Amino acid sequence: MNINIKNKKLNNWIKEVEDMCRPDDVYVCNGSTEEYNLMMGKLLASGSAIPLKKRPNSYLFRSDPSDVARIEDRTYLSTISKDEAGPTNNWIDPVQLKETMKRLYRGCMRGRTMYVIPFSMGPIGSPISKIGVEITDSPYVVCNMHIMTRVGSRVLDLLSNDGDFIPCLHSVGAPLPKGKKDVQWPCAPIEKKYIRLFPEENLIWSFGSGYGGNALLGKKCLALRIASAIARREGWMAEHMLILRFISPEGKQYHIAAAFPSACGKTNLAMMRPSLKGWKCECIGDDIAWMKIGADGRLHAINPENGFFGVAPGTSYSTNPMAMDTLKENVIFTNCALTDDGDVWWEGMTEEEPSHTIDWKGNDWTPQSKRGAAHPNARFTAPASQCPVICSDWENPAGVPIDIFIFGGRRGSAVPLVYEAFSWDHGVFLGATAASETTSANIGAVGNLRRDPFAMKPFCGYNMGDCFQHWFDMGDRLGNKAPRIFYVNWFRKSEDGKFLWPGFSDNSRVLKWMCDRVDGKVDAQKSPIGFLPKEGDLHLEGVNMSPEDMKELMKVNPEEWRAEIPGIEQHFALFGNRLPERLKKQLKDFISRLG
Ligand code: GTP
Ligand code: SPV
Ligand code: MN
Repeated sequence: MNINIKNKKLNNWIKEVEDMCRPDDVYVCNGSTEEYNLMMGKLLASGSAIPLKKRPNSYLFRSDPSDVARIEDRTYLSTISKDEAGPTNNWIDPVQLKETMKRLYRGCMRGRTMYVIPFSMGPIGSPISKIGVEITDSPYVVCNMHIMTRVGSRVLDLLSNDGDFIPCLHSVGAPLPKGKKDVQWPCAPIEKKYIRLFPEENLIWSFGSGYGGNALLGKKCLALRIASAIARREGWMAEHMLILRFISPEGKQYHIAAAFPSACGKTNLAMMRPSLKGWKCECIGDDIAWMKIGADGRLHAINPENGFFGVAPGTSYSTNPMAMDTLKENVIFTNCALTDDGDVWWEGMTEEEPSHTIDWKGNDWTPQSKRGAAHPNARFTAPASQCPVICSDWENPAGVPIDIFIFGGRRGSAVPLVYEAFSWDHGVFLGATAASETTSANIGAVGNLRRDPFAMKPFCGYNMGDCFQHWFDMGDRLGNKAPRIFYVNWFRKSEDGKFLWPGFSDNSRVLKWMCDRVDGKVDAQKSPIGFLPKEGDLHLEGVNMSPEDMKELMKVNPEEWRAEIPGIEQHFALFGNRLPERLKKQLKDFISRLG
């Protein structure tokens, strides 16, 4: 071991993991640039990293074709009783699973180095931050953690002799026999992949995958699954939300937090460049929000992350220029295509497709190819500080006071562009019943409509029924200082299957209407699902849309909504006696409004 660690719990844990996993070597990370370069050097030498001529200090990785996204099917909440995990989480007998996983971990790091990564979610030393230590056998994970979290010796100093941390154990599950050359992307076969959370013990075990949320354990595992369970116990919130500051031409600031499921538009909204003249948008976070009630009685949000792990396909100078500018240097790309001049490329990046690339599987690709050049869940890992519109308060430990909550998702039909909840309780109903078409951010079918309450179905570290109640409790405590709640859908389609709304920078028009509502500047029109903008209140000058399409986009068809009721009833029935009465009342009111 290269560093002398003072913390007793950490020393014991390192020893225990070393005994079980049998690495050749143990290396404790300090978070330095030299260390990053050392790791990347190893990855270059093994052929895993491909340097990009066009982007300084940037590299492309190609994953194993089986290891391209999160694996919700193989993610388990290990609570003592099944009831605590609730109906939306996988649960199997924890004793049995522990045996299975311990067997897998035994000797799994043979031939590899075991890296110990001390990291902080949130600014180091801030009272709102949480310390984790990830043990991994993947230098790719080390490099990504350097960008996505705050890694380093300062975290170890903070831990001192007896400070507490959340242990996050990760292995790619591919021991390397002596003398054998490593593969480009080591991982275990799907049936040996497991993500396992112990929310009652604040413990994380991940085996067999090297990808994103499966392997960068500070993100979905710690900052959402474990943190949401802690937050409920302690009376705060850990949500799958972007955080942005929206600034009016007069300089008034509004802080907005929006929960959309994976690959449904958080990164894009978080760093949007408004098409509305005079308005500005600044990014605070693009995926996760931790929120506490401040001394002023308002809800204050911080972004616990340090970087963006964003969806590459669809990102371009016309859709998300601020992301494109963030990606100029110091970036890790995973599963993008490689151009002949040494740059990355993905579908939607440029108006014209390159005539030839090497696709994400390492094969030749031309526009005639039947398969995509980049994987639909290809990602970039980039430092948040490189975003040109990063907010000056993005690392402020006090956070920013939230004015507006938005829920939303991907719905080809039925759901209009925007509507507002009648009340906090109605807003909780909108969040609890949110449904969205599945995306390639998870391994599994794409395009299936499913209920994804608060965009937290894959990430809630306790019984979702209790999560509903937690939202009511938070609302009760916030009273008239609670954020106003809205629902959006950027993805409604016309009959010929095209998106009706231009989206991206034009989403600023929707945000402005919300701000006008908060300021009491505009009235709204009551509909069975919520308040809709009155004609003329959504500023649409310069939007290239026919009045018919606009009508289609805003349409609320009671028949389509009545058809949602059985699905909502089934969804609610899952929670048995954990379903709050207040949600039952919301459903009853909704049914009667639909008539
Ligand atoms: P995760 O990182 O998985 O949590 O995803 P996310 O919620 O941050 O989604 P992201 O912003 O990366 O968007 C996912 C995909 O949706 C990308 O391909 C975007 O180009 C596309 N997208 C985002 N916003 C819009 C929009 O307003 N309209 C349309 N049509 N597509 C959008
Ligand atoms: C998501 O799937 O919501 C992500 C990407 O943000 S991952 O880190 O892989 O979970
Ligand atoms: Mn996400």
